Amino acid sequence: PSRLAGSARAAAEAARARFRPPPPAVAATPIPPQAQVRVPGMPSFLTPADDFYRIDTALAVPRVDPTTWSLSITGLVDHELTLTFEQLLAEPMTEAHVTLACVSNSVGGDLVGNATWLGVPIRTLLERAGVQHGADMVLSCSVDGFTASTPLEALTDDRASLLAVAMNGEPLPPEHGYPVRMVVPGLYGYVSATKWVEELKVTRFADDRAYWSDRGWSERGPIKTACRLDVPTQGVAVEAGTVELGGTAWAPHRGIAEVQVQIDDGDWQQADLGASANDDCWRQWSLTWEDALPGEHTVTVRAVDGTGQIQTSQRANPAPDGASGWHTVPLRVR
Ligand SMILES: Nc1nc2c(c(=O)[nH]1)N[C@H]1C(S)=C(S)[C@@H](COP(=O)(O)O)O[C@H]1N2
Ligand SMILES: [Mo]
Repeated sequence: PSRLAGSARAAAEAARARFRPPPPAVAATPIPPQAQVRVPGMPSFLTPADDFYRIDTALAVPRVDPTTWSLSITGLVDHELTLTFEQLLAEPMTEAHVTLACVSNSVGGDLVGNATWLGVPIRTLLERAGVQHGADMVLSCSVDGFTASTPLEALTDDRASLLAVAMNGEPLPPEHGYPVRMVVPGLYGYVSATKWVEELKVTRFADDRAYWSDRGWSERGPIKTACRLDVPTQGVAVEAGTVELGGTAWAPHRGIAEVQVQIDDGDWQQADLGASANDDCWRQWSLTWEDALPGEHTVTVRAVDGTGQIQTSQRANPAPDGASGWHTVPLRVR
């Protein structure tokens, strides 16, 4: 990197090292300890930032100096607004546990993570700017050229849609959007989770298109209900007898009401659910398979979301609007 780029990076890093996330005005309900099911090998209910999946169109992580960063609200508003990082930090902060998922995740995949975010409700700033009649979308723009089209209602209804400055109690890692990123419960990241965000343009789907919409992906991206077997690890044979199964299900903003498990072509069984943290988070589940016999088996899992909708068996690829279908895993018992 050039000396200039090097010093910008150093400035960004020094500012991040000094930054202490402010206390929340609205704290999240604490996560019940029973949200973590007691099956060895399960992922942790809260994903540490270092293990959190990453999706970037930029080749290098943008290094943004918060002392020169600002956020503008533009477009179909009565008054355009610009906030510095300091001004943003002076706003009341909301803390929320929210699961982020990538539209590129395949059935059973791990492009999904759950974290505690702290930030300013986007609703507050949109209200202050005064959204004009006819707007139905916010195009969020990053310093790296990435853009996302988020339906206006997901930013103005009562969900915890945030301009986040902290992740799991720490300043956002550079890789996850420092100094500021968006987090919107219920929508895939490519239509909502803009990192290094610097502009929110209030607009209409008819007038603007986002980065991935121009590359064959759907312009709207609600997260599809998904359910995954995590334990036993795929490809590892288990001993006959009692086998502990465990996994993760998510339908962010609708919640998970039930998880069902089918072994070979047996009856569907109800899994035990870990405690729910809220409807925006994933939910863990477990099931004890009492008398596993040696041989080749298959385990299939599916979820029912909080609206009572059973996860579709219809197989779909990630493009254009998210994978679907049940997670079926071969399991060898010795
Ligand atoms: N600026 C920017 N923001 C972005 C992206 C990106 O490539 N650039 N990827 C999006 C996608 S596709 C997803 S799934 C999430 C992933 O967030 P994470 O990398 O913090 O897990 O960020 C979203 N925000
Ligand atoms: Mo994504």
